[in-house]
Amino acid sequence: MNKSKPIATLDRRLILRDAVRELDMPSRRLFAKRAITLGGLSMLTGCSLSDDASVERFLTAVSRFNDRVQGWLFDPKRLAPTYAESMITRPFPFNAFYGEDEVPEVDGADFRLEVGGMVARKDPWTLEQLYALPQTSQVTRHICVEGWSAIGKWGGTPFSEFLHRVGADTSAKYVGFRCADDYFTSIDMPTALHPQTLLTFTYDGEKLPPKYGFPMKLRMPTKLGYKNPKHIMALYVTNTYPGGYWEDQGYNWFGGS
Ligand SMILES: Nc1nc2c(c(=O)[nH]1)N[C@H]1C(S)=C(S)[C@@H](COP(=O)(O)O)O[C@H]1N2
Ligand SMILES: [Mo]
Repeated sequence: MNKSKPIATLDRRLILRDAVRELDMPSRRLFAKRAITLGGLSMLTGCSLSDDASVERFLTAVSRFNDRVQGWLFDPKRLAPTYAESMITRPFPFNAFYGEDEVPEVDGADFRLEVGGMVARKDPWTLEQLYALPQTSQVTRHICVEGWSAIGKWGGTPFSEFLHRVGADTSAKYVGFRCADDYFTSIDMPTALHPQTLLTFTYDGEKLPPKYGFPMKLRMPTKLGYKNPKHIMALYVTNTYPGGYWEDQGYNWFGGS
């Protein structure tokens, strides 16, 4: 790190936005085949992402990225670290593109998850049906591109399980998400099928509170925070690049960066 210009005093969001732009361009073709994940990037930067200091070093290294990344190798089976429940960050931070007083209120009783695109079964899902899917939970670190990270516990169903139930064409390239607050994002199919990618309905053992994304959040510990959509209303499988709220403003689409 450049000692005369400590990173903490710089606008991290802008630095990272520039960095991910650079990241995105020279290697786009490579990324199209091999999605960047946090695990992969941590290998490249030599940071373990297991504690606050290493996440800090990682974000600094990512902010200095350039086309070095062309030599990148990504292992889609790599797992993100998991943590003991005693390490959960309390209170877990809230973040969105608006303040906490504007969190969307979704009525669970009326709610139906829309499923579309390249899937065999497009019937909408009630919350009761979703809660009846096999459930698991994991304690993982959420890393926001704005320069903070926090450990939380999310519970839900493996997203791969859900995709199989709806008869998704898993040879398709993308899964796109639309949210109750006009947020949207999309992920690559290998990440959708990653064993740690969960469609979550609980936070810390309780029904997902509105601020953390009721009725559901897609939780991917291998991706940066902004790739993890809250308040999911609709999802669809597609070969047409769907973009995303931040992605369309210049953030790296793979968001594992
Ligand atoms: N629907 C929706 N999902 C979203 C966002 C948002 O503004 N709207 N913000 C993203 C960002 S940048 C982060 S860091 C996390 C924050 O999740 P949290 O409030 O549970 O910490 O949600 C992500 N998913
Ligand atoms: Mo974020």
